[in-house]
Amino acid sequence: MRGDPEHEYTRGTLCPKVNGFERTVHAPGRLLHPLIRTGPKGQGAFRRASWDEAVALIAQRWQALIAAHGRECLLPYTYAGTMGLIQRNAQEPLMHRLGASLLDRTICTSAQNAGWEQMMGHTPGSDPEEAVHSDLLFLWGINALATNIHFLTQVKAVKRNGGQVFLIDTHRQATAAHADRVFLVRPGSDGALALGMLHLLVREKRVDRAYLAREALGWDELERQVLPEHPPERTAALTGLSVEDVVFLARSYGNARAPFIRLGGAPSRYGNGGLNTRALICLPTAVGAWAKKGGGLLSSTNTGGAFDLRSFVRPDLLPGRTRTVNMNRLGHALNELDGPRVMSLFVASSNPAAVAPDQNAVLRGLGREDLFTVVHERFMTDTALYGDVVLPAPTMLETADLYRAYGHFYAQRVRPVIPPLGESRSNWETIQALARAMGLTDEVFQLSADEHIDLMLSKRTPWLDGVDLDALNRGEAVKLNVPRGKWLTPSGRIEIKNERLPEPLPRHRPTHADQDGDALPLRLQTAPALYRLNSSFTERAELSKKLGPQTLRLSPADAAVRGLTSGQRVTGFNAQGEVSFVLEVTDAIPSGIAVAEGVHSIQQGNARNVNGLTSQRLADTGGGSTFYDNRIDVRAEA
Ligand SMILES: Nc1nc2c(c(=O)[nH]1)N[C@H]1C(S)=C(S)[C@@H](COP(=O)(O)OP(=O)(O)OC[C@H]3O[C@@H](n4cnc5c(=O)[nH]c(N)nc54)[C@H](O)[C@@H]3O)O[C@H]1N2
Ligand SMILES: Nc1nc2c(c(=O)[nH]1)N[C@H]1C(S)=C(S)[C@@H](COP(=O)(O)OP(=O)(O)OC[C@H]3O[C@@H](n4cnc5c(=O)[nH]c(N)nc54)[C@H](O)[C@@H]3O)O[C@H]1N2
Ligand SMILES: [Mo]
Repeated sequence: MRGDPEHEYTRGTLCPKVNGFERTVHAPGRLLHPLIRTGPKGQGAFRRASWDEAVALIAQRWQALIAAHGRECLLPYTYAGTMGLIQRNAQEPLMHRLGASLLDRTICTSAQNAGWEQMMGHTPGSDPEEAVHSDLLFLWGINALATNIHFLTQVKAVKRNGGQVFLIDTHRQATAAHADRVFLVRPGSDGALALGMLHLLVREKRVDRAYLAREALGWDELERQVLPEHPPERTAALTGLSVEDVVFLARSYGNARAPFIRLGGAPSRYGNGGLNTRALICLPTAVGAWAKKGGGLLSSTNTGGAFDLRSFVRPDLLPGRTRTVNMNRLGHALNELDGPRVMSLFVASSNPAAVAPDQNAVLRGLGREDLFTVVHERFMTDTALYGDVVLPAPTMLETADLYRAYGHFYAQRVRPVIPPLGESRSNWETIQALARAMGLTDEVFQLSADEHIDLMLSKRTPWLDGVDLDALNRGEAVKLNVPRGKWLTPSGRIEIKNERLPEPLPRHRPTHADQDGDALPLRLQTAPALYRLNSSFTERAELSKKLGPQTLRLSPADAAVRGLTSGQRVTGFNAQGEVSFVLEVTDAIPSGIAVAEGVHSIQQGNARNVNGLTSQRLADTGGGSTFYDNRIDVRAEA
């Protein structure tokens, strides 16, 4: 497996995980045939079964459970294992047809997406390819070296062109080495920093009033009602930066010709995540950076409008009003939700036992003897261990799909490179088999993945105007026609003020950890690791070795007051639970913060991973997760 040097954006670079992906495809642990549980849940005792037997068992159990408890007792749980439009959404038509509970897929950057949409509507973010023309690039809450490796090319180009790169994070992470300046803020205080910078931009007459009058709604109210509360002294107090740094950041931003902000998901993974996002979007708006070559802001490349999925996901098949379950609250859904109780869980492309917050609650729920759990997986994950039936899934090289990209605006259609290994079946073929076994004959279940892709591509959207569909169909990466030039909001302007919201203006609000008080003194950060993709890639021993053991990093001061030293085992604890780590003491971490990178497996020597310490509380909007907004304390292990 190697990168495609012809790809306009990625230029042949692969991340360390996808490099050597053939070792994932052929990993010794690949699941190659269906399994049926023979021992207690979570213990991994299974017997081999045929697809016919497994599918018949699932259909029979679902029919019986639905008859006894009602259709909503069935809950799908799916997320990012595959990001292809077909395989990622494969369960949708079946679950809609059965009237199962709906899953709100909120675990990633929902609060950020909602915050964006509240101001920007369906307007796409700035093009990452344009960032090279910026003279001041902000890496804001993003560890690009680990999670966005292709954007580092832009970072390097900006520096080569004489521009500057600033990093804003809570601690010195790996990408800091690529930045000219690093600014460390208190967790979840990014919105306060943005408002403080806006206060200074006003004071120093750096605001583009003509642009704001023409392009935005509500600037005057923000300026009068909110910004006076954010002078540099208060900004310094809220963010932990010095007054000089706040002033320096605002001046640098205001003086830049075309500042570009590459915004990571981090500032949105807090109780105030949506508001943080909206405050940040005010920065390029206030100086008119959107209109400048190389200026703007990119959080996610929201290409949702590019392909019309309705003929595939079929929301019209829903039999009527159906409840929605927020995936961040799986622990609650499995243990407490009633009317009806969740009696069957269908997991595909996700590993909730490891990645969902409040791991103790999730594992307790998965352990319920009366819960019938089906897991469709490539490997025996922490979740698959709890399956009553485990079905084998292929890797991305073994399936047909249509991909939008995560960090740029190219799309690509792929056909299988090799046939599925063993008896593994793609998500879509699995759903087709289940639909057949349930006696469903709707046409949507008869079409192949490729036929559905053809159907999708026959529905013209503005994003496909002028796009070379033949090249797309040949498998080339083609750039989508990104709608530019107007704001795709209800008012046609950037809605700094949005009266449809409980908080019409972006404001500073405290995080959950702020509100919790400081009985537990450390704020826990649980960011992605370079050698994992969420919980994926545990099958690659060479990557697990580089990742090392489950580690908690503390500042020298926080270690010293607890009498702790590097290398010893410690327990992090809070109301959610207790998790064991190897301690690393480093001055990369400011005091008051504890950092654990990577979602480890409970099968690799950890009773619990970092999600034993995260909570099911939601962000202020979008039902978003709050993975970084938790307090803990740490003690030595005996
Ligand atoms: N190698 C690797 N790559 C990945 C992933 C992975 O697990 N591993 N996961 C993928 C997925 S699903 C996603 S969503 C993306 C996420 O990718 P990113 O958006 O880069 O990651 P974040 O989770 O947002 O965290 C990035 C940084 O923000 C910092 N941070 C935490 N809190 C704050 C804060 O309050 N303010 C500021 N300014 N910084 C803060 C963290 O310390 C961390 O260094 O990455 C994707 N890529
Ligand atoms: N503490 C903490 N927790 C986090 C995060 C964090 O930063 N900190 N990040 C959160 C974020 S941003 C996200 S997006 C979530 C992601 O959470 P998940 O979506 O659960 O992602 P993964 O852990 O990669 O698990 C995906 C699973 O899908 C399987 N898979 C891959 N391809 C296929 C396929 O074609 N079919 C099937 N059936 N299975 C397949 C893989 O083997 C893998 O086990 O995790 C969240 N959890
Ligand atoms: Mo994510």
